[in-house]
Amino acid sequence: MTTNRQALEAATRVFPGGVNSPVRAFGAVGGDPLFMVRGAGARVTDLEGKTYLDYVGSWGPLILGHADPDVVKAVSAAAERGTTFGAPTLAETELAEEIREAFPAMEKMRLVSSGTEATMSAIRLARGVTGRPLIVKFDGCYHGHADSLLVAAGSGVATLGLPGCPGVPESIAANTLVVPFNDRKAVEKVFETHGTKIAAVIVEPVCGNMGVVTPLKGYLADLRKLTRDAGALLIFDEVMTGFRACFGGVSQLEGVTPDLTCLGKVVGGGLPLAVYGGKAKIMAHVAPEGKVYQAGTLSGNPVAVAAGLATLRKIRGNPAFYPTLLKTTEKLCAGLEEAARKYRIAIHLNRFGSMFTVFFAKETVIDFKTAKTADTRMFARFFRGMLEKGVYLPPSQFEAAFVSAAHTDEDVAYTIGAAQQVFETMR
Ligand code: KE4
Repeated sequence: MTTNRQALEAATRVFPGGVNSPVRAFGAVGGDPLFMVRGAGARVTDLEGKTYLDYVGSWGPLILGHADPDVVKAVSAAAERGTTFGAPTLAETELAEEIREAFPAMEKMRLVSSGTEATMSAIRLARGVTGRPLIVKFDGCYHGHADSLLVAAGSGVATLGLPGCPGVPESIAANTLVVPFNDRKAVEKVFETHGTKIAAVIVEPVCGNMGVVTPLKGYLADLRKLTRDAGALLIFDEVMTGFRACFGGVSQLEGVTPDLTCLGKVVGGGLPLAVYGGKAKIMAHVAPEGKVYQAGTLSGNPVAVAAGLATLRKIRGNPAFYPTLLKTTEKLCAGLEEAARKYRIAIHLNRFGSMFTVFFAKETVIDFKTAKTADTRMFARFFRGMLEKGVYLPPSQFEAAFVSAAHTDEDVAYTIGAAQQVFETMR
């Protein structure tokens, strides 16, 4: 089996669409997904032997790049001691202490195996603590595929243009209220109408799943005040933004403290690990201390914990880590903007920390409505052109691209050069 096409044919015989997660299927950009065989630093190699500069980074976890030697060493050592016990280990406590350094508001937490589990558990906890049924989320935000959160979702749901999601009973969807991101009046109105029934607001404090969209000044503080006044919880879903811009998250940069935070991706160092946590008095409601049940066979898995610990310790131990990473990202973004200007291609490039999205939109993208004005055909042409030049971007206009510590100035220069050549063909 030497081609991606042959691999896809075999995969399609056993997996829906040949993939284990929809966004991998290249549905929005055409062509066959790449079947990867190796990652090293900022690069991935597919089974046809082609190597690409990787800005997908497994959709966010790989802030150190592929196969980071310290992470591989920690994972191998952990595996040799036994891959799972179904019993507590000291390393889980060490990881939680490391996370609390970055997110002090996470006084107590629970390790789980995916971002979906983290957000699903957080909203169950919010409903359990408040005794209220309603959840507020934002149009185009994606929090994983739990029933209550697959309403007006972003990421793959937006990419595939899926209206809603069959299988989510109306009775469940009805308990999720959806408002536009960055629209103060809309969220004020929903609290005026439903305030006493709202258990929580869950938000990507910087959105990544409609493409990158940052909050307007003061917006998050408004959400904090609204929820506090109404007795609802504020949940920051920082699965994607956590550790992407600093050794912490948007909560730290914006000075807004949520009641609960969800983390994933970077915190697991590329293995299946995610977290939800917050104020001790809220987490005290989680079983076995409290009555809100949540569990997991592989929660706090020692091998995943080792990957997460190695990653966070490597980042925290290097004072130059974020200044370098942010400088590399800004150099890349400025270069892409300059290349588009040179060939008069209308783009709006939104960025946060080491994540960014090139919107082929004529107007500034501040919410899902404006994100959807982007020309997805132009995006697909850009994606394919860059792929042909050996640059692997996320295969969707409604996703974020990720820079890692493994990306060098030469990689950035190459990427900008490739973009200039592709933009020239797109005039
Ligand atoms: P997972 O269940 O995929 O680990 O995490 C769900 C999730 C929760 N919250 C945020 C903010 C997220 O971005 C995600 C997952 N992100 C997508 C890509 N945007 C994962 C890629 C995929 O679905 O294959």
